[in-house]
Amino acid sequence: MGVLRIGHASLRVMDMAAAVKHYENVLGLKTTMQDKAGNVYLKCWDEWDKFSLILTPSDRAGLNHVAYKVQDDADLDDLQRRVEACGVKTTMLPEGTLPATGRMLQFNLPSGHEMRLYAMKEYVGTDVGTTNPDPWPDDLKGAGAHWLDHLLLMCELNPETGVNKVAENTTFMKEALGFFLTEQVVVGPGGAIQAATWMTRTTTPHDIAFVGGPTNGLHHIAFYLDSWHDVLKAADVMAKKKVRIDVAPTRHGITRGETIYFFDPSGNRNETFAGLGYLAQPDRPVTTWTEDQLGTGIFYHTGALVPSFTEVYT
Ligand code: M3P
Ligand code: FE
Repeated sequence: MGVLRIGHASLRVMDMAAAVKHYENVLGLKTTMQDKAGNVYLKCWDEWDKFSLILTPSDRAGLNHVAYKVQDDADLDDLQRRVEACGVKTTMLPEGTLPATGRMLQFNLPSGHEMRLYAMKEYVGTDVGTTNPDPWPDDLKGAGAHWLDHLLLMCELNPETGVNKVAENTTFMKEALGFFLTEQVVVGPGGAIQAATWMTRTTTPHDIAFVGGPTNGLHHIAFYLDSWHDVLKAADVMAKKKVRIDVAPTRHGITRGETIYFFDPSGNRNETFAGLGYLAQPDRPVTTWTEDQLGTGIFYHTGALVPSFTEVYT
């Protein structure tokens, strides 16, 4: 069966206490575990595995790795062969490398971002359980995010040298991991340069996205909310808690998502993302955004790009 969904992101933070407060009180995650090295593990109320976010103490912000969950342990051996057949070196990290997590297949995407695949993580259940569950739990905090939805990686793109890590990652994700393309941005003469892609393994418009830029990095991790009204309330929470908002509530043309972008105290960009957009199916025709409509694709209402949004990342 292969890759199921995004499993967790491991982020570097400079002030652990401030970061935990942010992810708990603004987004509504709960801390489920801490380890001796000072790493903190958190999950959203609607997730059933032990954690979807790892915060690691550091002197700079950014992404350590992103992990996707596969269905069966044997998928890891299968995918190891497929990843290596694409010319990418892998390491099988033994069970217990991360607490409460089985063995992990570790490799770098063509862009250099570290990715891991795992089949087992300790099951702890959602906050509403599985027997006659309420639609939401009583003790929601902040935005009350349901789950980690996707992340967006900035990938080196330089038309002068011909380096295009967006295109390389997109081919790799398709061939090695069986993701399919839902949307893309094409630029340059004749739209020959694939400058951004949105890809999925599930039925949502994206489980990962790649956008071209001068250097590799993390653009954002996104958490799922139910509705536009929840996006509005999330922005209210951010205003109350003096969170640095990058882009106030609006809609993406790409994915049709309803969104807010904001920063955690270390400067890692977060997104709260609502709306299923559309039912993503492998045979759905790929949506293409052209260079002249790029602003509309990203911010549908104004059609205007926000410099901080495209230029600042960790
Ligand atoms: C999203 C999304 C950029 C576009 C971002 C789009 C960084 O975050 O969830 O569809 O150009
Ligand atoms: Fe996003």
